[in-house]
Amino acid sequence: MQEKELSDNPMDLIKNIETVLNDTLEIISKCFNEEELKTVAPLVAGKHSPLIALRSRLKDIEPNARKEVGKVLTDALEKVNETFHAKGQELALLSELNYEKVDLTQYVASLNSIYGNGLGALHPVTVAQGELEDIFVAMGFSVMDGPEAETDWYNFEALNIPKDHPARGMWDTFYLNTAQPETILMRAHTSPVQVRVMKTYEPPIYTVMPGRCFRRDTPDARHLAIFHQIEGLVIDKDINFGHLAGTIEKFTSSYFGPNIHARLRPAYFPFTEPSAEFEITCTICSGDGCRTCSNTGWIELGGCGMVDPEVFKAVGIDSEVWNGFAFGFGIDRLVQMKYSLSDMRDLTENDLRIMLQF
Ligand code: FA5
Repeated sequence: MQEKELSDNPMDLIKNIETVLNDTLEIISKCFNEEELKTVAPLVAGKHSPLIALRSRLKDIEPNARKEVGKVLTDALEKVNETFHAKGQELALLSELNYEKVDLTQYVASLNSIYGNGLGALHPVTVAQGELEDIFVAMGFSVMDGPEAETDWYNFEALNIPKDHPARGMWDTFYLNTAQPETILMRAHTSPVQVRVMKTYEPPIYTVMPGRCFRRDTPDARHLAIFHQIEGLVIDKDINFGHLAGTIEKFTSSYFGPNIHARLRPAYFPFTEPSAEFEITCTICSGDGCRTCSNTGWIELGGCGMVDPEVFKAVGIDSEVWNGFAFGFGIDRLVQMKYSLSDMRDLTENDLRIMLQF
């Protein structure tokens, strides 16, 4: 900044103050980091500040005008001071943000150098969910969903599992500590969504309901605490077990291909009667028996059955007119078997050596 020629004329001095003020503000505004701002600090205060230097000229102007010019100078000094401090705060915030900034392009570049292709992709369970939805939509089903935090009524009671029913032990459940009068829990299966659908829509109903489920299961080779199911529900007239078996046969062969070896075994669920479990030959050991299938040679993929009249009663559907079937399959289990993963936990650990194979 150049030294200005000073004069004893008050108007000239005021003009001079304004010019120096504007120059100083411009210099402050051009600082891009705290270091640069530090180097311009002498402009704001101290004997090298050109504005403070102008103070010595006050004594050379006539006393009547001195007060007015003095005020212009004081205001200019205040303005510089304020601008300097505001700029300091702005640059401090910027440097904090820069410090916390994560450069994802560098991360992707380093993945590229290690794995060849660091581009993101959908998780295999998400892909499987999409594929299953497509299969069912092609069969004439709609796709619906429901809340992950549920009431006890939807997760259990409406499904013919009253409090203290021993079958509650089949679903080791996470309960939420809320101030609600109703018991709220993380749904242990997707079956509460079929209750919501039946309460909301008039039959006939052909729908699937995929989503996350939560259980206090210790993770092991074929269990996770957070996993995915796809629920199916058909309500119409004159539906029989053959329709259920045919539907399961169709969707499993569409998902796995025609060579899958499968069986239905009698089972118990409080909300279906009769009930069955659907199993396929373990794809890890081809049925010989291994750690994943607990040496049985079979892996259970899901449960199913004809909707129990008690459930129809809970949702207000006339079981004299309508009947139907329901099923619930583990999507993570389907993926595990399709890709012969000996341990389901591989799906959650995000190990890129595994994920990049999908
Ligand atoms: C049920 O959850 C029933 N709601 C299924 C059903 C629906 C029956 C409609 C009848 C009518 P189950 O607890 O067996 O059933 O679970 C069904 C499937 O979910 C299992 O076969 C398995 O594939 C998957 N699954 C269950 N628990 C886990 C877990 N902890 N981790 C991963 N997958 C699981």
